[in-house]
Amino acid sequence: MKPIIQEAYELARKQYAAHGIDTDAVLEELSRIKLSVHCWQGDDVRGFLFKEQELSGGISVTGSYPGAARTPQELRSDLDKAFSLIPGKHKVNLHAIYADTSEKVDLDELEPRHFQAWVDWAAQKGLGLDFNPTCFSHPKADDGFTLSHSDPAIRQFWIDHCKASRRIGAYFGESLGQPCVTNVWIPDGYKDIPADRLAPRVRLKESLDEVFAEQLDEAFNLDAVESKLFGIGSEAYVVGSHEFYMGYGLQNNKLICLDSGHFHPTEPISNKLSALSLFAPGILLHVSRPMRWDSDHVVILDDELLEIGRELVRGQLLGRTHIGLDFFDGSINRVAAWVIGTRSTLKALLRALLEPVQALREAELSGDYTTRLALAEEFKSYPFGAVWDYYCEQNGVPAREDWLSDVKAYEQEVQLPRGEEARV
Ligand code: RNT
Ligand code: ZN
Repeated sequence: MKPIIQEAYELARKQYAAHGIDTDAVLEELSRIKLSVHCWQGDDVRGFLFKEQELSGGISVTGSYPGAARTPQELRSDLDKAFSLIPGKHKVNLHAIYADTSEKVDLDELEPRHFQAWVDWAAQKGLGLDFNPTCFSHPKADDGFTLSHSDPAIRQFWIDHCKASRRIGAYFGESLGQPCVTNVWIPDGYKDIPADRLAPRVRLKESLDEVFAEQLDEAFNLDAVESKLFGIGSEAYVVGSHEFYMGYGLQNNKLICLDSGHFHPTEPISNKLSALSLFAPGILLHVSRPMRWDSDHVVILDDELLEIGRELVRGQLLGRTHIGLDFFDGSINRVAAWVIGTRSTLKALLRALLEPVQALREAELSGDYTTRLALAEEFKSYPFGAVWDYYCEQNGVPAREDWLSDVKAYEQEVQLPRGEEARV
């Protein structure tokens, strides 16, 4: 521990203690929070199963920064580097297209064994795994429909893929001794105004019922469903809308996934958590950063991220909320993107844990909104950075921007020599 970091922490500890905030206990609590780090930032959502396939589903990665991972080994190496710069023990969120296998296998035929190398790696590193069926970037999703497709044969293919995915999730959970969240997101929707909004939703509901028919142990696999407002090519209508999945999730005991980029630009997900928490068995978050649309920019410590942290802490939702990250930026170093987004999310949680919640609540209840505002505002300049730096060093990772030189060296030695040739 650098003396200056230790000293700054001691001073900060006293300042927070004056408000009854125990920084040591806060750091203990922070260390128990696992973030689910999405693998797909590492290679622009390409995966390894269908290398020739373009990214589809109405999502898009922009930028051509060199050094993207081309193989499962490279992706794991990049993740190892990122995790060496992020305090705490976390999870990795895989998509089905990231299977690590030399077999030519289609999505409906995937089995746990195609992910064994991921499980072995996660076990060795003490990481958890989460999972997602990949209902896009595949010829059978070319017309933009999957589980709600009007052709029963295509629908069945995607049902089988989702069933296979849940079994893989359960295998992850059983192997690693912690539940895997298997999250279903589909792109289905119309570019222009539909003649029939109901029929695709009826089909989606029936497909989901079939997908979830097999009972799996919740100690190993937890199902989640993710809604969306619109995508590229589904601007007018998305089958799996928020209301659809709210209804489906509540009726069927599924986790409801809220992605911060999947609502109107002025409709933050932070304001939904308390309401949903009263009715939903649990929540999955896809923490993202929309800019004018669902652009999936790297998460930064902005007002909405801070507000999400506050809602989770103040509503005591950390125990039943699964916090996943979901962004993909191909215009900067991809390892740095993970480090920035994950560290920022942890900082937002730390900030929330270091706020004088009790005093703010009392001010509010007594109608003293002056105190509420003044205290909240003054606390923004309390020395949370000193606590964060201490936490980083305590966990053996670089404090402040010191991690950047590590990534720069890794980029020179490992990422840049990869070149582009093997990517397609
Ligand atoms: C798409 C959804 C979905 C994807 C990933 C790749 O809008 O947010 O979660 O980003 O599954
Ligand atoms: Zn998402």
